[in-house]
Amino acid sequence: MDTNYKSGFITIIGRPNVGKSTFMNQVIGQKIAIMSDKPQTTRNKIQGVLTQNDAQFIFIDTPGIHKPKHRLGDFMVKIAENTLNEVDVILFMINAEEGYGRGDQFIIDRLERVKSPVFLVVNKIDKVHPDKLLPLIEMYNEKYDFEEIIPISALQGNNVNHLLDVLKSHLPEGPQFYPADQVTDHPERFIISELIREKVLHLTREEIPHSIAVVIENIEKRESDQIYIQAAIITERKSQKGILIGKQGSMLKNVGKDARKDIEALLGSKVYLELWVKVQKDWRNKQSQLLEYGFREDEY
Ligand SMILES: Nc1nc2c(ncn2[C@@H]2O[C@H](COP(=O)(O)OP(=O)(O)OP(=O)(O)O)[C@@H](O)[C@H]2O)c(=O)[nH]1
Ligand SMILES: [Mg+2]
Repeated sequence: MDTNYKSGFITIIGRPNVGKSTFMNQVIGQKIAIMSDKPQTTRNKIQGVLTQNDAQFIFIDTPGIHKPKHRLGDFMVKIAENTLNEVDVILFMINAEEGYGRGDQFIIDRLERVKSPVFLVVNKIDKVHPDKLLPLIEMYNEKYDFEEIIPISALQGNNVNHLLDVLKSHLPEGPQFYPADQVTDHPERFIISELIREKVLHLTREEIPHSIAVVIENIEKRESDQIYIQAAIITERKSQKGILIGKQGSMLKNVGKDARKDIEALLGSKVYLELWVKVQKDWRNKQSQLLEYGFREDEY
């Protein structure tokens, strides 16, 4: 191995919906973290590994930092904040369309205590007039001593390579932690459940997207190499169950159809997906349910 090989852990933190997962998928070149226009899409920390000839970047996508309203929210914020002390570099991502708010101040207060260099990543520049960027950058500049401020569009890829170059120069010398073909620390089972949850996020509104969890109950290879997957969508109330099933099962059918496409792309084989809906009252506030659905700090 090259003696000057560089590697390190880079957390991506920020308020919900600023584009953290979109950025991670963009740099990895593969969808490993689900994305949606609903806030609080990501619920766990998810590593995305980018391996180059001379460096390995291990990005950590985190849940958006928000004011928690239940135990699941507490878990999400805690897991995001904890990454601040576990990494070599911190990316604080904001949405260029939004001004400086209380949520940003809350994050900056936490950044005051960290030792690693912090970069401000101003995302969604494709959505704003360049004239608007400068005042925004000046505003943030006054609030914290950022290592550097880098505007990007995670969706379109603008300036993302420049950001990678800058990051590389801040990575310490170190080993290649993961094999070159490994892109994430999570098992396929996790990504499959997330892809199903993403389709529910896309197809439902209001409280439904936030109130569901997806549990994979069975995965098996059947004859002719088809993969058979059974999964339960957990929801909090009977009324939500009705909406998730839809008229003559139409909603569940659409979720299944969209999820199957993504899962087939992930696994590279034909998939048969069977979904059903279960009610688990107030699960987001129950520690035992949270643990059962994989929200545990030591999980990955
Ligand atoms: N126009 C534009 N939209 C973007 C960009 N990056 C992300 N988005 C959109 O912003 C929305 C939120 O993206 P996510 O990647 O899910 O955001 P997140 O920060 O991971 O959100 P949480 O997981 O909820 O904290 C999605 O609809 C994305 O398509 C960008 O650079 N430009
Ligand atoms: Mg996310």
